[in-house]
This record gives sequence, structure tokens and C-alpha cells, in this order.
Amino acid sequence: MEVSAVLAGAEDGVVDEAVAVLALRDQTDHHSPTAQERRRDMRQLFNLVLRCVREDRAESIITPSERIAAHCFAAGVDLTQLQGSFDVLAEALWLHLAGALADEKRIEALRLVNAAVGAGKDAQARTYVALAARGSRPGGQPAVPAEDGGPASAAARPDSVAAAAVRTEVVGRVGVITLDAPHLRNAIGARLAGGVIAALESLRARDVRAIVLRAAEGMDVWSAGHDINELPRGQRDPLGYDDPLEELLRAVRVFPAPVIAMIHGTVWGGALDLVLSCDLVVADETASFAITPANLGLPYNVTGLLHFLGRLPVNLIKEMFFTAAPLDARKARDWLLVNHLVAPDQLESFTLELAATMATKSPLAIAVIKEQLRVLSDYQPVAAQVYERVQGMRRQAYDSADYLEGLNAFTERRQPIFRGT
Ligand code: KGA
Repeated sequence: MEVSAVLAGAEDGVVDEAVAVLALRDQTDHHSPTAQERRRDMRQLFNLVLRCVREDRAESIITPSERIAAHCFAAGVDLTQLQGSFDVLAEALWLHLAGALADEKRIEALRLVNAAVGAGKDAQARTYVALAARGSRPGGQPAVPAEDGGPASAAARPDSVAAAAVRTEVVGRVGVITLDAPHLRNAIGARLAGGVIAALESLRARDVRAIVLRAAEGMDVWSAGHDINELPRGQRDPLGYDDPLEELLRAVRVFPAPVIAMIHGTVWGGALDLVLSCDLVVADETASFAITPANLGLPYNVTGLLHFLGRLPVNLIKEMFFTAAPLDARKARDWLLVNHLVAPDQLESFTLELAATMATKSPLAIAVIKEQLRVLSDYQPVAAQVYERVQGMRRQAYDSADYLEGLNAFTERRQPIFRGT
């Protein structure tokens, strides 16, 4: 009999056994998941291993394991605890297979199971190390399952384990993500960006149908833009593909439900790119919007400029980029940067109501229309030579003395003196 066939038939027994061991192990953990959640997690792991055994290759466990690890890292789950689930599963699997298979098949089964579990654990460990190296700290976000296999049990954990920087809550079918790093004026670095991305994933897994992205109550800066202290100081593209802000923009743009930016206060630099990456903007009269790379000597990236071109007329884009001056709320409405301008005391209720209306509509239709609009508005063929020339010009700018002067001036709280070199 094939190993995979024996395995497939053993699913309930293996999962029950592994769940019982985990329940015993977690007895003293006050945050431990419920029996039902634990069973769901274990069934997911089981099916990942089963898939590897069926395909006779361990690769397909890697990406889901990385996702699980990212969620658990954000929720502050210890790596050894996370990997312990794999160990317990491997043991339960092995007991079942050993009893059901002849000798030579047992060896094959052991090889397959070990390869799958080993690859999964490796992927988890790599993810933990990579996240820690990026300056994230465990416990940054509540973890909830990604659609394709994040750990369901973490979904039940209270939002109190969330980082102070980002909070999430669900109101009906609307997810609310709150940027809450007032000491940094919600400047977007790896931690805040990672927190919002994790929040989006968690809300997606909770099947919310619309998102509201807001700053914490009482803040008069919605976001101060890219964390300037995390920008590279030359020799490296400051807004490269793997920059945390860029990753965040992509996460918002591909999120399969409407994301509404709810703006109270001022929006700066890359935070305006984030606002424009949202599907709609609702603001109150305190809102203003500035795009400020010219204050830093920073050559904005091609993708970012495309985001602006997709939303605003080019003469307005030029004025905003060349002056770095804030556009006030009324002008922003006149230029259609803002969908709705409302009184401050109505901002929250108006935005939530708008989101709730969208949440009653067809999620499939909305997801595909959003994706089509994204693909169509991003579509901008550029000849390789032209792109390379532009990148060369950008490199000159971010390797220049002026760029360092811009960064230094910000840190030293003074006006920059640009010499054009
Ligand atoms: N990055 C890092 N730290 C920041 C920051 C940023 N973008 N903005 C503010 N901070 C820090 C600031 O250094 C200070 O830290 C604290 O937040 C409060 O700021 O307490 P510390 O350690 O000194 P501040 O200036 O005292 O607060 P404020 O008087 O209320 O003024 C708020 C604003 C937002 C007006 C002011 O902080 C400001 O001008 N920030 C910079 C805004 C900006 O130009 N952002 C663009 C970043 O560049 C960007 O996004 C890109 C990619 N771009 O433009 O191309």
C-alpha cells in the first residue's frame, strides 16, 4: 500500500493523537488555543505533510510554513513552541505509519515524513531569523490564519498581544487598522509596515469585506511618511522593491477588498503614497497632504510616481513634488484626491458606514474589479533603455552629497542646504 494512501486514511487518528499531546503540553499556558482551534491547526499541518508525501517532494510545505511562522512571530509565539507542533505531529504520524506498513515501506515513509517536517521547521526557523534581523520584534501583531494555512489558533488570541504600533478590530464585516505610534508620528519603518501587513492578512483570514486604515484617536499627524532613520544613506536605492513601505503599498493595493484611508491630520511623503494606494479617501478638515522627497534630496521611485499618475493630474503632481508644500483638505477635495470631506466629529461614523455598505456587496465582484483597475492603471510599458537611464539618474541622486544633506538636516532639525552635487 502507498504511504500517502495509508496517511490519508489516518488523518483523524493522527490529528486526535497530536492534539491530545499538545493539550497536555499547553495546560499551563493561559493563552493556549481552544481544542477546536488546536485541531484545526493540526489538520492544516497534517494536510501540508500529506501533500509533500503525495508529491514526493518537500517544497510545497515551505511557503505555507513561512507564512505560519510570520504570523506566529508577530503574535509572540516562541519558535520552539511552534516547531513543537511539527514534532508532535511527526511522532503521531510515525506511530500510525509504523503500524500500517511493511518494513521497506516504513523506511520510505520515515524518509518522506522527515523530509516534509524538516523542510517545514527549517522554513519556520529561517523566517524567525529573517524577521528578527529586519529589526522586527516577536509579538508585533496578533496572529491569525492566512488563507492558505496560517495557524488558526492564534486567531483567538486577544488583540492585547498586538504591537503598540498597530491595532486591529473588527466591526461587523469591516476591519479597522489603527496606526498607533504617536512618538514617531506614525513614521513608517519595518515594524509599522510589518504590523499593517500582518493586520491585513489577519483581517483577510477573518473574512472582513472592507478595511478602514486610520491613525489613533488624538493624533494630528496621520503619518509622517517613511521612517527617515530607516532610509539607506546612499549606495542603495532608498525606495527599492524590498523596502518595508513598498511592501506595505503592494499589500494594500492587492488586498482583495476595499481599503479606505480615513484621514484626520497631516500626511507626509511616502504616507501619501500609502493613502493613494488605498481605494478611497475620506478626510476631515484637519487633513493635509504633502509629498516631500525634494526636502530630502530623495529620488522618488518609478512605481511610486505611477501611483500618483494613476490618481492625480500631472500638473498637480509636479506642484506637489516640486514645492513639497501640503495641500489642504479643501483643495485635496477639489482635486479629487479625497472622495469625501466631512466634519471631524462625523469622520469615523461616515467612514465606517461607507465601509459597511461595501461590505454588503459581492466580495468576488469587488475583488476582481479592484484587481482589474490596479492592473490597468499600473500598466505602463517602458523601454528597457529608458528605464535603465532613469534608474541611472536616480542612482546619481541617492549617491549624492545633497541626499546625505537632506537626511542630516532632518536629524539635526534644520533647513537643508542643497548644492546640486
Ligand atoms: N521619520 C523618522 N522620525 C520621524 C519622522 C520620520 N518621517 N517624522 C517625525 N519623526 C520623529 C521626530 O524625529 C521626533 O523624534 C518625533 O518623531 C516627533 O517629531 O522625539 P524625537 O526622537 O526627536 P516632531 O517633529 O517633534 O513632531 P511635530 O512637531 O509634531 O511635527 C510633526 C511633523 C510630521 C510635521 C514632523 O515630524 C515632520 O516634518 N516629519 C517629517 C515629515 C516628512 O517630511 N516625511 C517624509 C519622509 O520621507 C518619505 O516618506 C519619502 C519616502 N519621501 O518623501 O520621499
